Amino acid sequence: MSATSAPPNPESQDAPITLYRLQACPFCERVVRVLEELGLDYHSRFVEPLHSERDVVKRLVGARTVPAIVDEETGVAMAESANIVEYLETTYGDGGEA
Ligand SMILES: N[C@@H](CCC(=O)N[C@@H](CS)C(=O)NCC(=O)O)C(=O)O
Repeated sequence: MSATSAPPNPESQDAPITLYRLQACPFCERVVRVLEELGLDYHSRFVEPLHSERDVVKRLVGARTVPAIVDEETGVAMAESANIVEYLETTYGDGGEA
């Protein structure tokens, strides 16, 4: 995790969190906002716009929708923006486990 004083780096190749996303996806932007609020570095991976070609996401989280995240720190991989937001806030927010 980064220090809270530095802005989060969305291009951090060695960050434990990878965010699979699409340009202009409002669900993805919601997750980005929370990552930024929590000051978490993450690695952005923009997926294929064509749903049927998102095998990498399907393999990781069992669904082809984005956003999806993989957190190597905790071994969690998940889709669904509301679940991701809840996970990030619970794990890395005030009073979180990490
Ligand atoms: N309920 C999902 C909706 C996500 C969603 O619809 N994402 C769009 C991109 S903005 C997507 O992946 N669409 C492809 C599809 O639905 O198959 C969430 O909140 O994460």
